[in-house]
Amino acid sequence: MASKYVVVQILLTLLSVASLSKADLYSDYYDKTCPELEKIVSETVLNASKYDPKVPARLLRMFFHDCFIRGCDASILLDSTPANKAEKGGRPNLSVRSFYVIDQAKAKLEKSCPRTVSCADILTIAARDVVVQSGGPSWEVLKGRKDGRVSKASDTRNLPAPTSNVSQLIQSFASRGLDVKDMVTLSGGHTLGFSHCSSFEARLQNFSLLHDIDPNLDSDFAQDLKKKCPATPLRDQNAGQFLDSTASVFDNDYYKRLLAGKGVFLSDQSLVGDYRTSYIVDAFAKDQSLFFKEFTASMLKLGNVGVSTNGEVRLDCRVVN
Ligand code: HEM
Ligand SMILES: *[C@@H]1O[C@H](CO)[C@@H](O)[C@H](O)[C@H]1NC(C)=O
Ligand SMILES: *[C@@H]1O[C@H](CO)[C@@H](O)[C@H](O)[C@H]1NC(C)=O
Ligand SMILES: *[C@@H]1O[C@H](CO)[C@@H](O)[C@H](O)[C@H]1NC(C)=O
Ligand SMILES: CC(=O)N[C@H]1CO[C@H](CO)[C@@H](O)[C@@H]1O
Repeated sequence: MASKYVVVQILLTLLSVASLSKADLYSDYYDKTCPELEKIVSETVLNASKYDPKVPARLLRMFFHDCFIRGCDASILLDSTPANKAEKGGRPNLSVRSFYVIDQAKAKLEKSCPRTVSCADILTIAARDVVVQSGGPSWEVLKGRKDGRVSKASDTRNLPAPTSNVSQLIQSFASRGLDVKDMVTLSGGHTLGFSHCSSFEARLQNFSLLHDIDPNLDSDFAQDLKKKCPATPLRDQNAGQFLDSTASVFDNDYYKRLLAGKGVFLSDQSLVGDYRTSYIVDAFAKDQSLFFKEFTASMLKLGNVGVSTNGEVRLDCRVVN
């Protein structure tokens, strides 16, 4: 009797897991309808990165923000209208840029296979391409997402903050079906790119009652950051810090730097000090191929978050049809 109950429980769990992974995505989704898709996106992204080396980091972050708000539905690509302030207008948008790259890819795709490829799928492919182009792992992107019709600046409040602690980060990822390992692994996206001072300067001055500077920050590195981010109103708007010493190379240096107290955000550095996450940081710092393998798996999971097949295929990624 008891064992029968257990079997039923297991079946129910499997069923609910299956129905949670709702939308069906496929690696060959556009093989018949748009065979040149992946080639067009990767050429566009490569070309754009050649003109502007900031493009890879920006597209990777764009994908993360898209998937975390209303699922991977290209809601981040919609422009604000007089009646609606879109996600782009939300506070964390400051460094989410390079939307034109997705526009370029979309324009080419509308020529070779009109009304076929969703903006959400283009962004997902581009996020994989920038990782590959920066020296990271490659994987088959699953496709078949539809584009959403809603984008609200106020939703960006639900993104994790650079001041989040481990409990808050775990909670933020868990609410999107991503576990602790996914969280630590995807934070490795900070192997690419740059941050403005505003995202970490609270660690440099008046940090807490006991410590003027965040005690988890390496002291030389802290002085370095203070020099780059002088606390004056005349500071350069673009001042900031690269997230990793090899900020255009996708590698495991981010984790090595965390172990050395050189994580730029409090959220990064906190991964070292918590038993739920520190062993994963250690493992990735030692073994880049393990990090690559897990990153691939977690990016596939991220690409499944809140995926909808009810939306539309936008003709212009910036406006709903
Ligand atoms: C774990 C929670 C996360 C937090 C709190 C966080 C926060 C931030 C912040 C505050 C910035 C800098 C913004 C600025 O001041 O310019 C940033 C940059 C960046 N983030 Fe994250 N992030 C997180 C997770 C991720 C994930 C999962 C990815 C991708 C897999 C990612 C990719 C990036 C990239 C590539 C940049 C650099 C952007 C550029 O150079 O323009 N982040 N992140
Ligand atoms: C390459 O990128 C530049 C800069 O964005 C753009 O002007 C040009 O049209 C692009 N060329 C192709 C073939 O995409
Ligand atoms: C994390 O931050 C939240 C909100 O500030 C706080 O309530 C909680 O106690 C913190 N958790 C840890 C483990 O520091
Ligand atoms: C540091 O914080 C204290 C208490 O919140 C405040 O009175 C003081 O003005 C702050 N100092 C600086 C330099 O921001
Ligand atoms: C491109 C864009 O929408 N930028 C906005 C980012 O957010 C700030 C503050 O909310 C706005 O002032 C910008 O216009």
